[in-house]
Amino acid sequence: MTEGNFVDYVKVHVTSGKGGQGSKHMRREKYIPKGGPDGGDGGRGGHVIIKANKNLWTLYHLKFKRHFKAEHGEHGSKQTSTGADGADVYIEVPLGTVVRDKETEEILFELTEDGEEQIIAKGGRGGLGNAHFKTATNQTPRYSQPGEEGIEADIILELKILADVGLVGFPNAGKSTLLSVITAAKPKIANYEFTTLKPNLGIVNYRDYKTFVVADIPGIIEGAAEGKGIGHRFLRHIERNSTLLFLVPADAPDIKEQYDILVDELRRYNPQLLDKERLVAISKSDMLDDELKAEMKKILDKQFKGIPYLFISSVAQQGLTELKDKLWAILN
Ligand SMILES: Nc1nc2c(ncn2[C@@H]2O[C@H](COP(=O)(O)OP(=O)(O)OP(=O)(O)O)[C@@H](O)[C@H]2O)c(=O)[nH]1
Ligand SMILES: [Mg+2]
Repeated sequence: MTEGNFVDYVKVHVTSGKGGQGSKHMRREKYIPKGGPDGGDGGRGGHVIIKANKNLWTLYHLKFKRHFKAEHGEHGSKQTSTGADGADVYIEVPLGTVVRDKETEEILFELTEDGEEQIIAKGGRGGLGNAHFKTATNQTPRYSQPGEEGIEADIILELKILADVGLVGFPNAGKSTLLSVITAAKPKIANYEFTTLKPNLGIVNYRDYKTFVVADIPGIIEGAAEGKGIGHRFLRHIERNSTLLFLVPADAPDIKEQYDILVDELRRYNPQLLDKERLVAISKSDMLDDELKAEMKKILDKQFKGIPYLFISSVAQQGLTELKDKLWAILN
């Protein structure tokens, strides 16, 4: 997935179909002089339905198609025949899509299961035909109901990625590089900060066809909660991840301090992020020799007390199997 194709926020306009008009038809046949009312009901207007599809990963397909209009119901007709319902229209979205009202910003619902459907705009009911209105005192009603109007609404679709593992780190920590070596994803990698501006996803193919999904998100810096760097809006993409993998580069002046800053920024965005399982990977550790690593371990064991950490190098392919094993163990 290239960055330009990653769309996680769109506004769409939906209109459901109007119900069909009930018929006022009177039965007229050669040998039945007073046939009476035989007008059928109008059909229901089409619904606009939002449906989750596990094969979609972004809202990109909705970027250029923003109006969804369902068909009107057909009118009723003679011989009490009911008009056909208007065809429903489906808006397909990835799992993890949240639907909001554009005016109030209120969350209407969210879709998390493949195939899950929710009606966002209900089609109008069809009107009743005159056949329903025949009474003892009025044998020939010449009226029927109009169909109910459809509904128009402006809604916001917002995606919260449902990855298993979210990568959290300062810019330049090596997040995208890690994604590129443990998955088939080809994110942009460069030796400057904020190379990644939109999330990237990759699927880790693990022993015996087991898989899990990793999300690489833009770097976080101190003050992200106040909008520093590129802010923290994209942190919503790790809200649904069950595990957070913190990446701190081996050459950081103080590894534990960087970790604490990251944790603090997450807390300021949403304290519930801290309820997730965490693992710390010290990246770029090909820059350390064994002696230095051993010394760092002594210090880190004390500082991290219980918080699991390990040394990895994406470039030298070190510690990656152990990393995948640990992630898998946490995820299961
Ligand atoms: N020596 C060494 N360098 C690495 C390693 N992993 C990444 N790098 C380098 O670190 C720099 C930043 O890597 P990225 O993967 O783009 O870092 P990032 O965390 O995605 O950065 P942002 O997208 O800006 O947040 C690049 O120059 C990489 O080549 C590693 O294991 N060892
Ligand atoms: Mg990156």
